[in-house]
Amino acid sequence: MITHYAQLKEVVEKSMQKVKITDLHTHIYSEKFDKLLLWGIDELLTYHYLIAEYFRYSNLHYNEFFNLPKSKQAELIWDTLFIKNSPVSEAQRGVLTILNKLGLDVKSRDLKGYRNYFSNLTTKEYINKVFEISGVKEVVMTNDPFDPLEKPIWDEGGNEDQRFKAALRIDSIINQYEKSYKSLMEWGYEVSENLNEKAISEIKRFLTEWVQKTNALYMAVSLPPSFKILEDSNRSKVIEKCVIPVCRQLNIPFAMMIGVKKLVNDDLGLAGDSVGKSDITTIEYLCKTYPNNKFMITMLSRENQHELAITARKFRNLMVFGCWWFLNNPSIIEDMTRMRIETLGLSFIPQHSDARVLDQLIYKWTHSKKIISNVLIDKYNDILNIGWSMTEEEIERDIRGLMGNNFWDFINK
Ligand code: FIX
Ligand code: ZN
Repeated sequence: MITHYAQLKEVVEKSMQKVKITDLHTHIYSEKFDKLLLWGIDELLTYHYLIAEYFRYSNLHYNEFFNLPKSKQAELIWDTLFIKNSPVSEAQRGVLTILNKLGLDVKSRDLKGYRNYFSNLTTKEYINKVFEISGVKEVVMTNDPFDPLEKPIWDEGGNEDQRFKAALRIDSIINQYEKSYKSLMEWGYEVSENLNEKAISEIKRFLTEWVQKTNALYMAVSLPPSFKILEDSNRSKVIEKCVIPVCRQLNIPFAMMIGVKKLVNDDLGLAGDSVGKSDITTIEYLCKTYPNNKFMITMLSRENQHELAITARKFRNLMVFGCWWFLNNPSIIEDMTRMRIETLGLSFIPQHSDARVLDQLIYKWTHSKKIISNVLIDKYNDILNIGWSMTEEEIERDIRGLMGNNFWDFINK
């Protein structure tokens, strides 16, 4: 039995080190998806988080930068964020963590040498290496049938690598139906601009067919801070009349990622999105009105986190997940994880990586595992100090839950 701190710390850190992680939301792809799978130092350096940070120092015109070849963009970012300034931001530190974990010498600051390392690896070798180093067992992709690069791959058979699971991403139908309905028509669905009964049933057929085609574990969408259901909009109709009934029928969760202000600075492209506080009453309405549906929710504003955790106390069909995007910083991850454990015990999913570049699994999980471990040690120690005791297996069980089983139990509920 574990009864004191030193033992506790050792067991928690060992358990976190060996747990096999399910990363429930990423933007990475298996090898079959070819150019959609990004990896290597130049992709790491041109990650949109680092592009935003680069422009903090640069007077270069946005287009001048974006018209450069990726290797030149990477060199500008390396020189500005790593050489001319110390790389202390979370995304900057992440690049160093990856290089270090790969066994490369970050002291050398030798970008040419790093490039040489990656040029000697095949995609297959590198996927295996990254999964091994990061401790990730499987990832869930973001699969968008409206992506012209992705759809043909699914039409020709799709994913074969079981480490990569699918999630059906339906922003185009939910947020831009007035545009996306034309693609649905081209693909043989009898929809129309007007969301009439026929269109509703054809959208449901499309969603059902694509969940089955991709074997999607859940449907997902990113939503603005202004997201409401009780309004007369295409968005609310598609969600209530199509998405929720199909998710119920297939017994899969609907994942809503809420609080993105798209393209606040559109000159920055992907890096131009920002954040806004959202209205929690919409989540209360959906969880209450659809008790037999499962909702996975992450919110982008720090100000929404406490009320989201409280809402999860009210609705067992709500699974809170991740420290998303602008929240994926050590100080905020620690604050959110402490608050969530104090509010929800172990009944939540503390993190996902949102990795856009394969290598990022290494840094995002190395950094988060340390923080989650430290919070758990504190919380377990609080109960040890009252005379509670635990076995190593109980701690391993709890950590397996947080790092994967809570997700799978919710999927299979
Ligand atoms: O909507 C999303 O899935 C967001 O995570 C992305 O749009 C965002 O660019 C991102 O990668 C954040 O980490
Ligand atoms: Zn994402």
